[in-house]
Amino acid sequence: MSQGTLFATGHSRGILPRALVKHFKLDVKISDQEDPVYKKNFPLAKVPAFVGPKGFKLNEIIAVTIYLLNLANDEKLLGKNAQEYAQILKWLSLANSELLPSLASAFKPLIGASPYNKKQVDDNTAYANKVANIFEERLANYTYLVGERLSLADLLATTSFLRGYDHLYGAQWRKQYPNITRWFKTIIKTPILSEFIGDYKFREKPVEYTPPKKEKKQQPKAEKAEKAPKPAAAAPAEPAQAPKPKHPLSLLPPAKTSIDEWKRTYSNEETREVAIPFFWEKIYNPEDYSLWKIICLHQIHVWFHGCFR
Ligand SMILES: N[C@@H](CCC(=O)N[C@@H](CS)C(=O)NCC(=O)O)C(=O)O
Repeated sequence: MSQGTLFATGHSRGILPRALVKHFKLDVKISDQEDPVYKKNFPLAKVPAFVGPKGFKLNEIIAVTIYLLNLANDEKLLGKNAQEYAQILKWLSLANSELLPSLASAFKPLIGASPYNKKQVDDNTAYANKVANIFEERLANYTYLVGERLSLADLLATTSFLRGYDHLYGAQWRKQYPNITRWFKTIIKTPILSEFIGDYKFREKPVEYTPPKKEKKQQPKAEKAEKAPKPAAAAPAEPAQAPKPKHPLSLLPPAKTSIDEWKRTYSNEETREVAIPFFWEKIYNPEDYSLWKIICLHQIHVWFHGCFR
């Protein structure tokens, strides 16, 4: 009998649960947030989540990964005794509740996934580094976070640090945190994670904030034609070209926000957490765009386009 269904996508919290299912060859189906079973059971719409036989359901990454290890009958990754187990829980919580959220609040504005606010970026970068100091200190004297061998804490914390390396941790940061970096390189090569993040390319510099380009004001075409240099007096007179007919929408002023920016955010970022708030806060304004809801058979598509301004 199937052991259940895991709902985990490409988010950072999706990596480890999927890696555990794969590594331990669990009989667990992998699905995503579009699955009706997920929609029915998880009102917070967060991943990872898990549904097992007889109505068993679970969410929150720490609970889900511990449960997957139980399904795999693997006790090695959960420590040798109660103290080690408690230490593992401590590092899991520190990485998941302190490190990852502050990293996300620091890098998302830099990549345009949430509104930019310098103070927010600086404060969260500083806080993430403060949390990183605790890891750095431990890893200065030990290879792993708990005891002398790999545990769930190393695996999950590595996937949390991944977002830092993806966006913030350039060569300079890696020099300041040599022990975390040495440990990160070790853990991504372990059999459980290597297929998912083993071939990692480190970045040279942290990502820099680039303010969105202002769209060029559209000149009505007829106006451009007027400004074109006049032909030299001596040149033979050419028949005057009839101005191209104006497109009715070219009479409207350019939109203040860019639909392309929204499309990029929607494609690259977490939908509910980042893209949807970004749409309402930064993109949509009723003077420029109208929003259309088209109901087609059983699906609902929300469709909007500058054409309908
Ligand atoms: N407290 C939850 C947080 C889960 C969470 O925030 N997951 C993110 C992905 S890393 C998510 O599902 N965001 C909503 C979305 O992308 O739709 C946990 O620790 O598992």
